[in-house]
Amino acid sequence: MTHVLVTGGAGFIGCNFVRHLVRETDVRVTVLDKLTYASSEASLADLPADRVRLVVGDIVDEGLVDGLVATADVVVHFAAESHNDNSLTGPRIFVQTNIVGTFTLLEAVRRHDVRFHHVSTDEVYGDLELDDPDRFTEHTAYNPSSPYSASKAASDHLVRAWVRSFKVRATISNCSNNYGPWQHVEKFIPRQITELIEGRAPRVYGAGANVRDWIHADDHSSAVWRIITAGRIGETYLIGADGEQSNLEVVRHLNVLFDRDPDDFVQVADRAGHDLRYAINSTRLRSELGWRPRHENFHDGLARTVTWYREHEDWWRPVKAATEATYAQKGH
Ligand code: NAD
Ligand code: TDX
Repeated sequence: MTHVLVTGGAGFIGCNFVRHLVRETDVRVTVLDKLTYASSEASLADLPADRVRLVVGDIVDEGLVDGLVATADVVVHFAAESHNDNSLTGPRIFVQTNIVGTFTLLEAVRRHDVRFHHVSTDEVYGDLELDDPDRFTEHTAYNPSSPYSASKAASDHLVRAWVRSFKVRATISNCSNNYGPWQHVEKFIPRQITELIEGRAPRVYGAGANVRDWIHADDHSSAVWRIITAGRIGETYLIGADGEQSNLEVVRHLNVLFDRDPDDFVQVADRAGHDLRYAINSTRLRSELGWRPRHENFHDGLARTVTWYREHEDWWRPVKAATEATYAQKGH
């Protein structure tokens, strides 16, 4: 049985990926996770102990990383500081985890000649105009806007350099905005859903015209596993499900799902440097590797996500008040 080391497996996308592996494959998984504020051990608690093991630790810890990588057949690297707003108030940890952490992993996979997959974001390409007919492709120039996206861009460049200079067996994926179960309530969709469950109006940054290209976390997981099993070493694959929606469209639809006036939302302070639009052209992944998303209808996926948050109040409620208190300090 293949042994997969998943960094950041106690976070949102990482835990959905681990669940995907348990469901769809017979691999054994070791999760390496620092258990930051963004993580939750509960996200993995119901998984079988003979398939999934959690090691609590930091990806910048060279000795720990070396020992774990030495026993793995493949490393799938999700661990990161992931929230743009936090990167504006405290960028240092983004440099440390996203850049130094990726460097530490790359050196370990180089030493032990272990296959590596790097999970990245479409934000490395900057943003698009609302009416730009072109979407991001694997050839789009890097142009990150925030400390978060700059740190992810830097980590992508390290991976590319380690492939070229040291022949590390790595692939990279850059995915669009994920939604689905187990996402921290600081992020846009779970924040609005949990505000609505608590009887408060959704909170939109600025005018709400910003567009994000939504993909269900399950589809991100299936794409990453397809790239690991069938992708070409050294290649980058963009992952997206043609899910472009403005923030206003999302908020209006959520209001409808809660039987409210679609236009009953609060406009709050905008994000500094707020990217206007992301949009992914995933032709390479679809034509070369035959991947297709399963959750093609965003509104259906959103409705299922609302149901999930209604049914998992015990999971998100302990961190909700503190998250809102932090937002209040920032005027969001
Ligand atoms: P998340 O914040 O929910 O989870 C990140 C996980 O990494 C947490 O469990 C955290 O404890 C862990 N972690 C953080 N620092 C660590 C460290 N130093 N050592 C070990 N573990 C550490 O993030 P997410 O939304 O699940 O994103 C996962 C990955 O996917 C990230 O690399 C992110 O850049 C990328 N990505 C996210 C999205 C999105 O929409 N959320 C889209 C594209 C790409
Ligand atoms: O309360 C809110 N109101 C609001 O209008 C919040 C929290 C966000 N927003 C807006 C900002 C963005 O335009 O919603 C959009 C989405 O915001 P986030 O959930 O913070 O995501 P984003 O900044 O787009 O980044 C996400 O997708 C790419 C992830 O957090 C990144 O990790 C990933 O790389």
